[in-house]
Amino acid sequence: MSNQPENEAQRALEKEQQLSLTGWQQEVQDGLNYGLEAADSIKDRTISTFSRGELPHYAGINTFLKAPYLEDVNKVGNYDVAIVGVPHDSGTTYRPGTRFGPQGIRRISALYTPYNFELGVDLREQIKLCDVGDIFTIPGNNEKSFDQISKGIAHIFKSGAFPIILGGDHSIGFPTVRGVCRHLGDKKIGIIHFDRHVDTQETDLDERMHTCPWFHATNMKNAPAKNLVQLGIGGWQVPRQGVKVCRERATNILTVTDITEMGLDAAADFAIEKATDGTDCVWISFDIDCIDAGFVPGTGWPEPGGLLPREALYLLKKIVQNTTVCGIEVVEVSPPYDVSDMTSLMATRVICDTMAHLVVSGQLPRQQKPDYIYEESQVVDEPWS
Ligand SMILES: [Mn+2]
Repeated sequence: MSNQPENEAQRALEKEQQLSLTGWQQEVQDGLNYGLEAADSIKDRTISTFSRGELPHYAGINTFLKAPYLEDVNKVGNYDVAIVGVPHDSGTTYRPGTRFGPQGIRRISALYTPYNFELGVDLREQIKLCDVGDIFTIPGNNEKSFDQISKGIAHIFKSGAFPIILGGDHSIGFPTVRGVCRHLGDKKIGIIHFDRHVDTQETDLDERMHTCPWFHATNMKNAPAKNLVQLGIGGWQVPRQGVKVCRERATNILTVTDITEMGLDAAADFAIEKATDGTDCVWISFDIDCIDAGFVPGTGWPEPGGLLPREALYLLKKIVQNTTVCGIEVVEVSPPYDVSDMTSLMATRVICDTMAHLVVSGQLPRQQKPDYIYEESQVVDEPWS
């Protein structure tokens, strides 16, 4: 008999012991300093009068995971990770409501602790996280909103903080990637796109809607179409114009059946191989509707037959742990259509898991600014009219 723990649960019990408590202790101390010591009848003297940290989970101001709100975005480079909301749903062609996605995700994120059992990660102890609030989008005007989004994401990306975007409908996939590409110089980005829909047509209803981000993103020289991987595509909502573009540009599509037949490990390996071939980093665009509609009712274009949550989370784990990830967006959460916050909770899970996998794989905390970031801004696209 070896002394190695035999299963995941036993390894998890051991890993927890290795984690520090200094972040937690600091939070308690700050709570007592800023929120007053508790009333005399309270025996647990870590509790303050005014809630100032994680506890209780139902109290407090709703930033993501109750991370500090960074009012001065000039200081975003002091953090490992920046959460940013993009409350834009003017690109929606069926159910609107994703402008409330950032609010919905932040609200249910209050349920989570910063610690994950199986991974043995405590985000409060291991990274510096902030929430920079939302981009000022312009309702009813996609192009002006896109300009705001690209400028905001470029600012965060250039600072060295890892950007995590709370959407918003999927039209934001183009301006987020454009913001990143402005600071890539000659470097290239691979896009791994979880979705039921291809989102590759040039226009929809005469505008660049949420069915169009990858047509425009892969027109930029930093984001080649051959490095676009599309996982979970299928069903009755895939417009034929988009399919034609995928064929012409030779994007890399796997259906849900492809993924389950080849197995999750082989599917993740396929995604990694295609997205990293000749590129310097990977962008993850996670449309919550890639998961079966029964688990995510609060979304713009629900489609039955998608991935199971644990399949999607497993693919995410393999991909994040084995590539150089430069940012992630989670899109199409529409709280007005949600039930019991379950769709927002799935988005929260995707985001927290991503941060934990970045810690496990040594990508966070940032030791230095990643070398794919180019200080000077470049023009990466043609004007659109
Ligand atoms: Mn979709």
